[in-house]
Amino acid sequence: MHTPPHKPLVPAAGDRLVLHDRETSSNCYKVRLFLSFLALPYQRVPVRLQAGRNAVDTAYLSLNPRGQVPTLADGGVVLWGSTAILCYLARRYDESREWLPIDAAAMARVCQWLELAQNEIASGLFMARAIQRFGYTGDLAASRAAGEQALRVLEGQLERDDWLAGERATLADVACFPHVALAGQGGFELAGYPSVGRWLARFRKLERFIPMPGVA
Ligand SMILES: N[C@@H](CCC(=O)N[C@@H](CS)C(=O)NCC(=O)O)C(=O)O
Repeated sequence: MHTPPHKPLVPAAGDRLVLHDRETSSNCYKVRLFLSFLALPYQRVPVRLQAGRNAVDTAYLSLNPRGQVPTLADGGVVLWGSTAILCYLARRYDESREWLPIDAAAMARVCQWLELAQNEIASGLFMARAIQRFGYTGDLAASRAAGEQALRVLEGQLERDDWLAGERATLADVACFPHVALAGQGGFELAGYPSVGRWLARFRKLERFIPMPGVA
C-alpha cells in the first residue's frame, strides 16, 4: 500500500518555485505530478508551441539553452530537463527519502527507470505522440519499435512487482507514467500489456494524483 506523501522539508521555499510549462507536455506533467505529490505550491509560466517548436526568446534560452520545457526555478537554482528537476525536488523537499532513496542500490534501481524514460520511452512513446499530434519531424516506424520495446521492459517488471523500483511508488514511476498513460495518442495499443494497464490504474489512485489533458 502506498504511504501518503510527506510534508515538504522547507515549505516556504515552495513559494519561490516557478515552472516553465506547457499543459500538453508529458515531460512537464511529470514535474507537475511530483510537485503535487510533495504538496509544493508553485507558479506556472506557460510556454507556447509553434509548428512543433517552443516559441522562446533569448531570456528563456538563458534559463534553458535547449529551448525546451520543463524548466524549474527555485530561487537561484535554475534547472532544465525533467529528470534533473525530479531528482532535485526529491532531494530538496522529500523528507521521507522514499521517492529517491538514499541507499545506493535502491537509488540506482530508480535511476534505471529514469534511464528508460529518457531513452526508449522518449525516443519511442514520446516521439510517436509528438510526431502524430504536434508535428515533430521524426521516423514514426522507428518510434513505434522503440516504444514497443519500452512497453515490453515495463511489462516484464510489472508482472513481478506492483511498482517499478521497490515496494512503493518512486520517481521511477513518476518519470514513466505520463508517457505510458499518453501512449494511445502515439498509436500504441496497451491491451497486450495487462500488467502495465494495472500499474496505470494503481498510479492514478495515489494520493494527490492530478490529471492532464488525455490522462483522466
Ligand atoms: N529530455 C527533456 C525533453 C524535454 C522535451 O522534449 N520537451 C518538449 C515538450 S515535452 C519540448 O519542449 N518541445 C518543444 C521544443 O523542443 O521546442 C526532458 O525530459 O525534460
